Parts: sequence; C-alpha cells; structure tokens
Amino acid sequence: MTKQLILALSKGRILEETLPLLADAGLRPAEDHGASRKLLFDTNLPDVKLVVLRATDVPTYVQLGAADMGVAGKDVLLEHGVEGLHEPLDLEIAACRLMTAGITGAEPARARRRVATKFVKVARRWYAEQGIQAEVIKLYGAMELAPLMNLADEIVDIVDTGNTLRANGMEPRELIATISTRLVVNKAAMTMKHDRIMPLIQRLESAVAARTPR
Ligand code: PRT
Ligand code: MG
Repeated sequence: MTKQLILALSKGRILEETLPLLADAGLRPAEDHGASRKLLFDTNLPDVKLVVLRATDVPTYVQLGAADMGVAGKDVLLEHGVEGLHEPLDLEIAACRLMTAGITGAEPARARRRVATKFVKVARRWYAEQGIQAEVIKLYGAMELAPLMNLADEIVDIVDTGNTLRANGMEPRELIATISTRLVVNKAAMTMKHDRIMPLIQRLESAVAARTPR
C-alpha cells in the first residue's frame, strides 16, 4: 500500500483560514493555490498532497478513502453524517453558529412550520427533537430570502455576526449547534497509515494550541 497521504481541503472561506494553520504546522503547497487552476497540489512534505474540493464533497472523499484526511465545517459533517470518519481535532477556525431565524417579531403562523434550509437532515432532526411539526424545504442558497418571499416561516442557516439576518429584517432564534472547522480522518487510513497521520495531527494540534492560549 502506498504511504502517500492525501489531505482534502474545503474551498471558500475555510480554505483561507486553513492554509495559514497548515503553514504553522509545517505544511505548505508547493505552488501558490491562487495562481493556478489546479486542484491537486504537491507540498513541501514528501508524499503529502493537497486536494481542494467543494466543502460539501470533503466528507465523501474521506469516507470513501479517495482522500485520507479532510478539513470540513462541523455543519457540513452534521448534515453529511460521519460514518467511517474519525474527527480527531477541532481546528477552531471559521467559527459560527447554526441557528433558526425568522422575520423579526413574527410569530410562527402555521401549525406545521415551513422551514427553508440547505441543512435538511439537521433541520428535520432538530425540529422533531423539539416536538415541532415542520415541513423542511431544501434550498441551495440565499436562505434569508425565503421568509421575505413567503416561501417559509423560518430558516435554518449559519449565523456569525447576525448582520446578514438584520439586513433582511430577520432575527436569530434558537441555537442548533456551535460550529467550527474539524479535521477528519478515514478510519481505515487511521489504522493503515497511523505512523504518517499521527505526526501530522500532532503538529496541527500544536499549531491550534499556539493560536488559542487557554
Ligand atoms: O457558497 P456556499 O453555499 O458553499 O457557502 P458560503 O459561500 O456562504 O461559504 P463558504 O463555502 O466559503 O464556507 C462555508 C463554511 O464556512 C461553512 O460550512 C461554515 O462551516 C463556515 N462559516 C463560518 C460560514 C460562516 N462562518 C458564515 N458566516 N459559512 C457561511 N457563512 C454565511 C452564512 O451562510 C450567511 O449567509 O455568512 C452569512 C452570515 O454571516 P453574518 O456575519 O452576516 O451573520
Ligand atoms: Mg461560497
């Protein structure tokens, strides 16, 4: 079996925070990721490669072993499920909250609440746990529009400062989960490539600890 290690990164805002953390842990892309259209990169470490993926695809690549390790938002992991994955480290970047939100001051009108979200599984589970009847509607973006357009009574979305909600006449309501970016490892790779993976986890752990003195 090859001892090559492939680490899958989530593009977008998580990538911007991941690269400095990897650098602190001694891992750098061999070339500038912004300067090329390549998605698979060699690094300064022999046999360690980086692949940059759509965030929602990272758990799939790691679960199926196409990548050995991955960097993904807890929101994405909650929605995707974590079968076949270890989650050894909280990277403590891209922190935010997964919340319900609705039009400021508005009472939920229907007995069966309409909820628009891209986090369909998480939303179904959460409303069921609360004993609230909900019809969950899948959207792919701009969740804030749904209540304004009368598509939904509430949304489930990521909130950081709350500015996006406020700008659209909405308010955060219930906290579903606090979110940050996690390191995930394929369970089989964790066993088979233990001696390559553990030092990388340990260096990342030190890099995280050095940033957030406790
Ligand atoms: O394009 P896509 O639909 O994939 O998402 P995106 O462009 O909003 O974000 P992306 O892909 O760059 O990164 C998404 C990941 O970053 C999420 O899975 C989270 O783990 C993490 N993260 C951290 C966030 C935020 N903070 C965040 N604020 N993801 C999204 N947001 C968005 C949120 O959806 C809302 O539109 O920012 C807005 C809310 O921010 P505030 O500050 O106005 O409350
Ligand atoms: Mg995006």
